[in-house]
Amino acid sequence: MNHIEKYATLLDDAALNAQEVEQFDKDSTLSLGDAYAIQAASIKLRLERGEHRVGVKMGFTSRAKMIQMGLSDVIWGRLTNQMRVAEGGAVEHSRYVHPRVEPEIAFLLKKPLVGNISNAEALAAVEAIAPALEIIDSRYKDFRFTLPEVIADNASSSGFVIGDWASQKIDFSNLGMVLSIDGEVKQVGSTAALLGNPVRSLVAAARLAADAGEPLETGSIVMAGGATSAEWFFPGQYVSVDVQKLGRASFHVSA
Ligand code: OOG
Ligand code: MG
Repeated sequence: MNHIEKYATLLDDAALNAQEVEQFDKDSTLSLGDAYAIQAASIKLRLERGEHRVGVKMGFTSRAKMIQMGLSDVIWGRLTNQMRVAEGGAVEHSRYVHPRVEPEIAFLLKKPLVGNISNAEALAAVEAIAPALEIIDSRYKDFRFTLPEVIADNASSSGFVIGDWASQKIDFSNLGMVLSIDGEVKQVGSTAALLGNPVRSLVAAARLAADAGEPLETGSIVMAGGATSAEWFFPGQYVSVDVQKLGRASFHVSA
């Protein structure tokens, strides 16, 4: 087994068993290419178990997230059907190591988006937009990692909830977002926090996915990234995001 497969298996096992692992590249010696190769190999293990790809997630697209995690490069990860939680559904806390939640918006594509595209081309490919929550769960001890490590760990992806799809005709460039836990406001932000306009997150997703040889297809979901810092959540809680004009995405937390 080479080191790509070794780390892919380590991280996949950690996710499957909700078991944290030690950081293995504290000095950032892995190239970003190798880090993405580990991510791809770990996703392959999921696909071999019958999961299928449904889209991509973007990470570190807001300053709040960059500051919270101390990293400033935009990253991406792969989403599978198994990670999706039904709107208003239950999230089992014990299935994760130390999960956090972020307020996001999601895009649904009606056309493929490949390579270097303009904002206008990206917009023209959007079928619908929705309020969304991302559940991130770093597999690393203490939720601490270097850039290659978080990339290898599929950008901490572990779950996502998408509210009702809304018309792509709504101007989503600057919509207020409120993340609440048990009705208490925890984070307030705007979609404008995402690279100045979330459409740029979609443009970046199209480029990065195509560079990896896995261009965004019709029907793909793209999670644009957390607009604020992430929040911890715990069993018994109700987590929601309200996005101006788009509505709500939410989940309940069970043990
Ligand atoms: C990495 C994932 C970042 C986002 O929306 O910025 C991310 C992490 O913070 O664990 O999902
Ligand atoms: Mg996120």
